[in-house]
Amino acid sequence: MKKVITYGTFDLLHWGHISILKRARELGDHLTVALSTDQFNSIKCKESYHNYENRKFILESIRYVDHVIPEDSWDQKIKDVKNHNIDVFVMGDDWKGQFDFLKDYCEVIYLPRTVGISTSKIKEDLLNLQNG
Ligand code: C2G
Repeated sequence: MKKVITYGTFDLLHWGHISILKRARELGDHLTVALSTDQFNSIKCKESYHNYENRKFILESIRYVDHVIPEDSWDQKIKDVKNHNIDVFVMGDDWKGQFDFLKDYCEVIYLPRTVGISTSKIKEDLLNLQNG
């Protein structure tokens, strides 16, 4: 079984998130998502609208996602790849090159980001709507 892993916050889930999850899943037979905890989000200087439990609940309902684990540090990726027998590590290409150290342990693939949508764009657009 070819196992794939990807990491992220996945807040205010949108079609860009679904697209990378779908493409990541299609690279193997099983997709694990390491979901940033609320504590790790503050380390990433990110404030998510949905808390970890609810973001996990949402992700687990997606047909492309087989397993969700917590991401609570920058340094857990090698351990995760080993412990979960991961064959392929996938991230959007805004991270291109950042995780090449994993090439000693698994395939590393950066997929093109979906243009035109992001959690911050959703927040900005809603704010502009409110302000008229
Ligand atoms: N993404 C995408 N297209 C978008 C928005 C996001 O392909 N329009 C991808 C990102 O490239 C990332 C994934 O969706 O691979 C999750 O995005 P975020 O939740 O913003 O994750 P991020 O904050 O980048 O966290 O250790 C890695 C970090 O946890 C990644």
